[in-house]
Amino acid sequence: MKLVLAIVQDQDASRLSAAFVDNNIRATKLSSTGGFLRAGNSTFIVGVEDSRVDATLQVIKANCESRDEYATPPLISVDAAAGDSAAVRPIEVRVGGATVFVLPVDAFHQF
Ligand code: 2BA
Repeated sequence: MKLVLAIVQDQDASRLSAAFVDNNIRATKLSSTGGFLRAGNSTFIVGVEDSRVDATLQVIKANCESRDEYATPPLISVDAAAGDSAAVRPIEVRVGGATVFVLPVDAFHQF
């Protein structure tokens, strides 16, 4: 068994939840916050048999889009007080579609 952790943008979370249900993939959604943009995102915890990992990744890939977002000071760590002119300019970052970790599971219990 594997644990799939998928961090996705909030805009994709409802569609991905529905796709998990349609594909009989059991998942838990957590509200999370990106460390860089400090904007809300969603983290899905999915426990799946090894044989279904690829199918799960395909469902995630098919339902999560990449988007351009902007990070504006003071969210980026630039010292505006030092007079750095870059400090006042928003920077564009490409977010997603999904950041996914696949972890081994030692044991799985439901009591
Ligand atoms: P955030 O940390 O808010 O990052 C949003 C986007 O900002 C990232 O998109 C990336 O394009 C950019 N970014 C992040 N850190 C950066 C930095 N130090 N310098 C320049 N640009 C930076 P994604 O890579 O698609 O990540 C989307 C979200 O996935 C992240 O939101 C974070 O919540 C999570 N994530 C990404 N990589 C991770 C990792 N290695 N471990 C844990 N969470 C991760």
